[in-house]
Amino acid sequence: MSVKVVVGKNILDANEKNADDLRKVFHESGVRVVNMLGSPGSGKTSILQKVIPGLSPLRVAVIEGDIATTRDAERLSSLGIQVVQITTLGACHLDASMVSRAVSEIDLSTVDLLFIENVGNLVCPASFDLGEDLRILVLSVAEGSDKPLKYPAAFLTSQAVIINKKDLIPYTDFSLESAVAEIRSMKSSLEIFEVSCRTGEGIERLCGWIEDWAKGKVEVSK
Ligand SMILES: Nc1nc2c(ncn2[C@@H]2O[C@H](COP(=O)(O)OP(=O)(O)OP(=O)(O)O)[C@@H](O)[C@H]2O)c(=O)[nH]1
Ligand SMILES: [Mg+2]
Repeated sequence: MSVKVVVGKNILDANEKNADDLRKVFHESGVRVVNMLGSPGSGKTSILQKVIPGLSPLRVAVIEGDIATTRDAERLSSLGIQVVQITTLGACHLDASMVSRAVSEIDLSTVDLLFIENVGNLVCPASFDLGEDLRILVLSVAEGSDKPLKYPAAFLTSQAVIINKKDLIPYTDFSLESAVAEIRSMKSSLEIFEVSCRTGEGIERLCGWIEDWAKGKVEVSK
């Protein structure tokens, strides 16, 4: 039992060192980095498809993490931006060494803002720092409003939460009020955005906030 704990700690320590090295590279290149995580199908790629065109003054690139296929990378490359795919071949999260290899494929001097879409998973990605400046968690209403307290690490290590698929609320038992209250009770500084990629509701406010953050006009508390 103790051996397992030590091994796990070593993996996280090694990742932390790689993440710190990455963070230095990003800062020296003047690139702001967002790690997006959330359950499979919560809408991470859909949000990027909606938000990136609204960030037009900024030069955006994306690193796409998936267990298999290049489907999400193909969806995003139609936006005419640099997209690099990481195929984890089964691993349930990205780690900093994978991101490091992907970053070597990107000309950072041509990028202001880098999104990293993590593997769809509400558990493992929370433990792996990717050298990001901002972590955004996507929660879709179809997942249920009880999820924040059930998956605390994902929420507590993020600085913003996007509640997506608001258009589906009438067809679910999702309570926006209780989800927001639960998130606030866990970490009051979390910025919360309610959006629908289907109707476009909330996307403009989200774009404005990300742009302001990327330009250093908005501070987030870790
Ligand atoms: N009704 C509705 N459907 C949505 C919305 N956002 C995304 N979807 C749909 O939800 C499904 C999953 O969306 P994706 O963007 O692929 O989700 P994802 O989080 O990137 O999924 P993975 O990368 O597989 O983890 C797709 O069929 C989208 O069209 C929304 O706001 N409303
Ligand atoms: Mg996706």
